[in-house]
Amino acid sequence: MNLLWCGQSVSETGQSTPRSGGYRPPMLRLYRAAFSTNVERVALALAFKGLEVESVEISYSDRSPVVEVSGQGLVPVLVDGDEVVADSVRILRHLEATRPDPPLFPRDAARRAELDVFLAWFNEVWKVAPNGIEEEKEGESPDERRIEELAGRMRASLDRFEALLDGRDHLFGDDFSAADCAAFPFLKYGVVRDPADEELFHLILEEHLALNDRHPRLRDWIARVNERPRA
Ligand SMILES: N[C@@H](CCC(=O)N[C@@H](CS)C(=O)NCC(=O)O)C(=O)O
Repeated sequence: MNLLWCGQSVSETGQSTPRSGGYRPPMLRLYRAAFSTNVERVALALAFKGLEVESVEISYSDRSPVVEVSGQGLVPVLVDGDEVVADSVRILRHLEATRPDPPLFPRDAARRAELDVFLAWFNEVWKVAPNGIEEEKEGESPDERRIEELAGRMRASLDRFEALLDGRDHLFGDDFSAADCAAFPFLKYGVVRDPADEELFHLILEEHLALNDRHPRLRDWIARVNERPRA
């Protein structure tokens, strides 16, 4: 795996200058790993909200810094003052609750519920296919029929994303939202992959999400979101 080992070292990029009256906003610290899709969700959200973080970059071969701080080994983990938040979507919700402007979630309750449904569908339904393929490929005797069935589901999902972008710039409307943060780090592999990123899961995304000429809006959206800053 291509992961940087930075152990517990922390690069200081956060707010360090005391504001008038000695007030310093709480420092955000993000535990991250190179090429992590779930970390990129949070990195997009932090930059969108204009927030800076200290980064602790871990290696998957030694997750002790993350385990120590959060009691579990997956990234991202955000430390916000006294609060430790694990799980990318929970972090997006935490950022929205504590720093609502600019918004990543609709203020209107019905639209917000629709976005919640999208996030649940993406994580709990859409991701089943690439996760299943990865599981097969990592097993001793991959079931090629199951792989092809799951790959077909991934390819078919591209039409749904294309339709979500009909007449609007982002998955949930004209504005960038948590839907874009959540989906982009996965869907981008249909167009772009850092050559240094050779994670099996990402190669699976690249292979089965490759865009064709039926998906011009999705291609434009990937290019558009890819230009956004990340924390
Ligand atoms: N549900 C979690 C999943 C986190 C997760 O799976 N993170 C991956 C990186 S994208 C990880 O830490 N993987 C370590 C491993 O699988 O060894 C979230 O959305 O943050």
